[in-house]
Amino acid sequence: MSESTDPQAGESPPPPTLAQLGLQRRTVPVPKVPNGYALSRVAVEHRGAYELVDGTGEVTGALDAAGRRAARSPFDYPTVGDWVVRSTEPRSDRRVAITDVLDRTSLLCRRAAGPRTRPQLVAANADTLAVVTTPAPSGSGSAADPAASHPAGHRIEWYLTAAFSGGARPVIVVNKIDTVSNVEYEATVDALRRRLGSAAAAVPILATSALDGHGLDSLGALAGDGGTVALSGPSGVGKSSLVNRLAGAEVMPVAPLSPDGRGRHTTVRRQLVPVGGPDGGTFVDTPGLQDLIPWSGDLGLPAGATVLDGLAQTFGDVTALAQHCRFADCSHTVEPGCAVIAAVQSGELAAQRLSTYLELVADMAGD
Ligand SMILES: Nc1nc2c(ncn2[C@@H]2O[C@H](COP(=O)(O)OP(=O)(O)OP(=O)(O)O)[C@@H](O)[C@H]2O)c(=O)[nH]1
Ligand SMILES: [Mg+2]
Ligand SMILES: [Zn+2]
Repeated sequence: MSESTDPQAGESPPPPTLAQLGLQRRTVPVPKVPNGYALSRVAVEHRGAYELVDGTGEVTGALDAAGRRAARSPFDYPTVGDWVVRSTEPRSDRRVAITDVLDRTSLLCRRAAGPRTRPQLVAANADTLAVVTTPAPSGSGSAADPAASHPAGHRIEWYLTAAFSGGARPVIVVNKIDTVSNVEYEATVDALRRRLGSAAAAVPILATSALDGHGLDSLGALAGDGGTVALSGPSGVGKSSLVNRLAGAEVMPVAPLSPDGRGRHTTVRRQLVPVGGPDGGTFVDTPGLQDLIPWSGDLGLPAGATVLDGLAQTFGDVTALAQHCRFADCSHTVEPGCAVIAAVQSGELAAQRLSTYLELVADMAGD
């Protein structure tokens, strides 16, 4: 549309409605909000303050004194993607007061980096976790398993387990498909499917290009009808580029890879980005992570998904075999009568599935 016929030209788009932000999708009850208060969604988390979005625009909020006193663990504080109740009028510090965090329908949570075992909440209320990766560039990896030696290929099970454990549906997004031939793309997908074993059937794989727009409709459709899609994956795979394309604006900074082909950790904070449009929907962009070690403690979700459910979904082949081990607490490493080791020896289970499983379990235990 030309500028002369578009009265909106040059103006920023209207703020998203609560429906576009996904309120009507909530599967847990929304409390009645008293006069003087409103529902908002957390877009960005700062130390002690939160950028909130709702039908009126953006405001900065802080958890009120009662909420701070009652908070017992990191799970009691708002995080990106949360729905909160907040005062409509600012308080003395010019921030609105957040008085309640609504029950979460899902939670992506990882073991924070560092020596202390503590959770880091990545995104709340995401329906889908898009695990973004890139195809193995020609000449890298082995022909038998291009994903194995690919920087983004080797920790996908960690992300899948975090998604399943936290009640989000994982999808794998192979971005930058403009950089490879069809044959190379198919080889990447084949390798991923082989690698994922029994989980492959439950995890859709999408091909995208933030450069030429390929596959963006399919990715956008995941956030249709007010859905929330969190993007995670290593630095440089194009998460922010995808979000910008979907939002139709340069919301997130993007930077070229370093000369050795690694990402530059351009995104430094998590951010909820509404995409507008009739269906609404939101994406959560996150800083690049080499892996996302699922948090193995209680996530406090009403639906009660646990990390054991997550492991069983990512490694259904391994956990089904484990039922037949002689010892109920078999570690599948040295025990006699281990049905998992027997299945590897007979060729029924790929050795790589068991080694990946054991590596993930050790990571979650902090070994
Ligand atoms: N050829 C091609 N390049 C892309 C594509 N998507 C992103 N890029 C480029 O890849 C580089 C990294 O993109 P970003 O969007 O910053 O990657 P990111 O995953 O957000 O990285 P972090 O924020 O560091 O985690 C930039 O130079 C982008 O232009 C794509 O689909 N095709
Ligand atoms: Mg980024
Ligand atoms: Zn065993």
